[in-house]
Order: sequence, then structure tokens, then C-alpha cells
Amino acid sequence: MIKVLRYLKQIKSDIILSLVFVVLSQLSSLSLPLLMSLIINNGIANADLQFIKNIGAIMAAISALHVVLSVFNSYYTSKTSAGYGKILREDLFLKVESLSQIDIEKIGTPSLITRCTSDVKVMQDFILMSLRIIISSPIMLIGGTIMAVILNPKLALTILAVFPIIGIIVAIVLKTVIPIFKKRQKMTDEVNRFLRQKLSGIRVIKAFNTINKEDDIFSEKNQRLSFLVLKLQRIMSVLIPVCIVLVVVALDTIIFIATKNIDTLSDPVKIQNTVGDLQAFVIYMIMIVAAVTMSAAMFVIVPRANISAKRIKEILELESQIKDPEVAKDIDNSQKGKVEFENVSFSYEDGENNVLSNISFVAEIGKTTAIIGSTGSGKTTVANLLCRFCDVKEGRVLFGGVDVRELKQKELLSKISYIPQKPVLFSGSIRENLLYGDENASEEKLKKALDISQSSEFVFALENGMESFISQNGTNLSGGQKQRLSIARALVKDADVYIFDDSFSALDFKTDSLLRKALKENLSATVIIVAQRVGTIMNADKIIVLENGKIVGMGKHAQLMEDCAVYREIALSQLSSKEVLQ
Ligand code: DGT
Ligand code: MG
Repeated sequence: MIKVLRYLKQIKSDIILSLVFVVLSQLSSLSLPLLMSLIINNGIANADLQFIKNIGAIMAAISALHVVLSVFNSYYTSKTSAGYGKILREDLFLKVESLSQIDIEKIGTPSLITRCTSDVKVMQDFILMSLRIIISSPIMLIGGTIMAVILNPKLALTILAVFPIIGIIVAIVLKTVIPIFKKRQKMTDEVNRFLRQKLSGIRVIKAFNTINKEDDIFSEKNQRLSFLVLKLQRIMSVLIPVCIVLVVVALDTIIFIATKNIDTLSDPVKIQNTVGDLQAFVIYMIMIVAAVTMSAAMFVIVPRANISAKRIKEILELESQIKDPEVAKDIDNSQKGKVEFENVSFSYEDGENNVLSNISFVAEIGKTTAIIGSTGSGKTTVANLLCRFCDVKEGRVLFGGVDVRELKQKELLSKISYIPQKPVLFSGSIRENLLYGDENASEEKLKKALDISQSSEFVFALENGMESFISQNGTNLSGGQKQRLSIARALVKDADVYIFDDSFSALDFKTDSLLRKALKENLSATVIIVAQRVGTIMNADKIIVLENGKIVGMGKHAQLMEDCAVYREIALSQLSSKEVLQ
């Protein structure tokens, strides 16, 4: 909890102002019942109109002051809690961004989303309630009790009876509520996970006609979540009426004791005094009970915040497996754009099954190196290791002559332009998506990137051209259009190495060949092309053939056709004998 709360340091001035206004507004309200009793005891009893007017004026002034102070109190407490939420969310987002693929897999994307949103909201509410309740309750409690004792010590004794009863209720609630809160948070994660996965695959669900089945699974999860929420609400709702009953009982007791006193009094002035005291006393009593009840609410809010703080802390403390070196090296200028894998082995989990084993190759400066292999052979993993999305288990990956682990990640990634296998576009205009590659790119550069990626034709056929809107993940574009735009975005970035991970798979043969021709003419950097189609890569300077994470062949097309059985098999299954000989 403390680690998550240390962000409060950054909004110190707002906290101080909140506290000042909370204290002042509470203090100002404490004096009102006393003044009221003065009016009844002295003003009305003695029929002193001037006294009533004077005290009345003071009361009006204090009330007005109280209203103003309360407004400031609300403003600054809200500002503090909103500011805290903002700082915490920002830091969490930065942290999540710095995590490696494997770290993210550990917690899971849906849980990360819940932790960055609803858990932060819980903390935000906790700050708000703490400032309003933790500070004001003791003032109301202690202040109210002192005032009540000053007024009438005998009556004040009745207050004591209420505390143990409330204490027992709080203890019961705590024991039952906290485990349910924990379960509820877990269940929310699960519902989020389910929704995220299923919503992103809604087309598949429809195509396979499994909507009813998914509905049933969701209903069951939803039912469990709503059951927990309902259970919580039930317990919470018991607390409030019980407290109200207690207040009523306490007030009845006070009135009972007081009226007994009045019965024994014969002097009308004394009766008047008792009425004044009683009236003020009842208000102090309400204040005290309200303070205790609000503190009881804190017993629910604090453990709940504690659970959320733990979940947030887990992310904040997550040590990213991919860290910048303490002393970073610079890329060797003479080897700019050179990529080298030296005996690299890798597995995603700690298990023994290596996804890549003993991979060694060099992608020469300015040359095209292709990686081909059946699905699951480890092609994307090679790209992941080069971008340092994960770290090798054995061996080294060298970029520009330096081990990627000795480079600053920012420096490394600024030199690589990567087109992921699954094209990811963000909601916004086509221009905004292209500028993601380089925010300062000129109009000419954007157009050139669209030209090379063979996107110009369809982009400028759209009514708004480059300003046309792309929905999230590019759902309003075809698979091939998405691929071409993600290639264009990568081309807008000036890099030493361009990695195309199966980026031509959704293109027809003609576009594929036009695109490759344009790339060859316009790109002088090192190019790494991952592909499944031999036609896409047969002209590459070097072809690496992967099979089950091992290199089974390396060389040019003609050479591999002769001495690599795996390559020959792939080629013959895709190309006619005439094409093979090209
Ligand atoms: P593709 O794209 O279907 O042609 O296949 P490749 O060659 O790109 O294969 P790759 O590198 O994606 O996967 C190689 C193996 O690693 C495969 O058995 C699945 C596994 N794998 C890939 N990505 C992940 C990941 O993010 N986490 C885990 N645990 N395993 C992964
Ligand atoms: Mg792949």
C-alpha cells in the first residue's frame, strides 16, 4: 500500500489544502449547535430579543463560512484524488509499456487493463474518502464528545453505549466482506479476459455458429460475478440500517433521560435550559454517530484499497526481463545495419523445449536476407530476438557489431523498422498511422511510402485520401490493404534494418512482385524478409531455411535447390518446374 501511496508526494500542495479545508469546515460546524442552545437557554428563556438576534447573526455568518469552506473542501479533495489517479495510471502505463512479451504473458492483458483502470479507481476513491472521512471523523467524534460533555456530562455517558455495538458490527463485516472483495476482483479479471478474447474473435464465433455456446459460458461467469456483487451489497446494506437503528435507540435514550430530569424540575427557566441543552446534545449525538458510522465505512474501504494496491504494486514491482544495460555501448558505425546471430538458442518458457537452437547467420549490410520455413519453425521468434522483445537463452544477437543486450533499447529500436506478422493499425486517419513511423515525415515521404508499398492506388481512391479514417485494428480495410499500410508506415521510418515478418502473405502475386521490385529500387538498407512463399524470397541475397527451430539450409535459391531437401520440397510444392529454375 505504501509503495502505491508514495505518488501522493507529487501532489503535496493539493493534499495540504484539502486537509486545511476539511479541518476548517468541520470546526466551523461544531459551534452551531452550541450557539443554538444559547439562543434557547438564554435568549428564549429570558425573552431577550437582542441576544437572539446577535447570536442568530453569528450563526448565519458561521453557516455561510461553513458552506464556502465545504465547497473548497470538496474541490481540493476531488482534485487530489483525480490527480493521484492520473499520476498512478501514467506510471502504470509507462511500466506496462516497458514490459517484455513474456512479462505481459505472466499477468495477462485483461488483468493489466483492470489493474490500470478499476484498481486505480479504487485507489482514487480511497484517497477521496480518506481525506473526507479519516480527517473529519475524529474531529466530529472528539469535538462532538467534548462539546457534549461540556453541555451535560450525565447525558454524555449515553454515547459510550453505542461504541461497542458498532465495533462488533464492523468486526463481523470485515471478516465476511474482505474475502468477497478479493474474489470479486478476480472474477472481474476473468470476465474481462473472456470478453476481450471473444470480442476480438466475434467474426469467428459467428462463422462457427457458436454464439449460443459462448452466451452460456458468459452467462455463467456473469452470474458468478453478479452473485458476488449482490452478496457484497447485501452485507453492506445491513450495516447502514443497523447503524440507523442504533442512532435512534441512542437518541431515544437521551430524550428519555432528559425528560426524566424535566419531570423533576419545577423551575420553568431550568426546564427551558434543559430543552436547549437537549436540542444541542441531540445534534452532537448525531454528529458523533455519523462519525463512527463513516469510520466503519473506512473499515470496508481500506481493505478493499489494500487489495487493489497489492495488485497495482505487483505491476510496479515487476522487473522487466528486458533491461537497459548500466553502461550502454554505441553501434559501430562501420557495421551499421549488420545483423548477426551467434549460436542463438531460445525458449519462451523456462522449459527445455527450445524454439530456436544454435542459430547462426549474418544479414549483410544493404543485402536482403530471407527466412523461410514451415509454420511454427521459429521465424517470428528470430525477429522478436533481433528487436529484443525477448532475450536469448544462449548465444548472442549482434546489431551493428554490438550485442543487443549492451545497447539501449531505444537506440536499438530507433534503427529497426519492423512490420509485424499481424498488421496492427490504430484508430485514426491513414496519415496519422503513417506518421507513427516518423512524426516529422514530409508529405512527399508519406506519398513515396504509399507508392512503394503499392497502397497509393487504393488510398487515393478513397473519398478522403490520406485523411480517411481507419477503425481500430483496421477492421474497415481488407487484409492486404492493412498489410500494405503497415509496410508503408514502416517505410516512413528511416532505419538501418527493415524486418518484414510474413508481410506479403495477404498480397496477390502481382502486387507482391511489384512491391518487392519497388523495395529493391528504393531501399538501400539491410532487409530481412520472413516468408512462407518461395516466390517472395527466391531472389534474396541469402535464404535461411528453418525447420523446427534449426537452420537446415543457407544460401541462394539455386544452391539451396541443389543441396537443401527441405527447401526443395517447399519450392516444388509451390512453384512450377519452370519457375523453380528462374
Ligand atoms: P508462422 O508465423 O506460423 O509461420 O510461424 P513462425 O515460424 O513465425 O513461428 P514462431 O516463431 O511464431 O513460433 C515458434 C514457436 O514458438 C511455436 O511453437 C510457438 C511458440 N511461440 C511463438 N510465440 C510465442 C509466445 O509469445 N509465447 C509462447 N509461450 N510461445 C510462443
Ligand atoms: Mg511467424
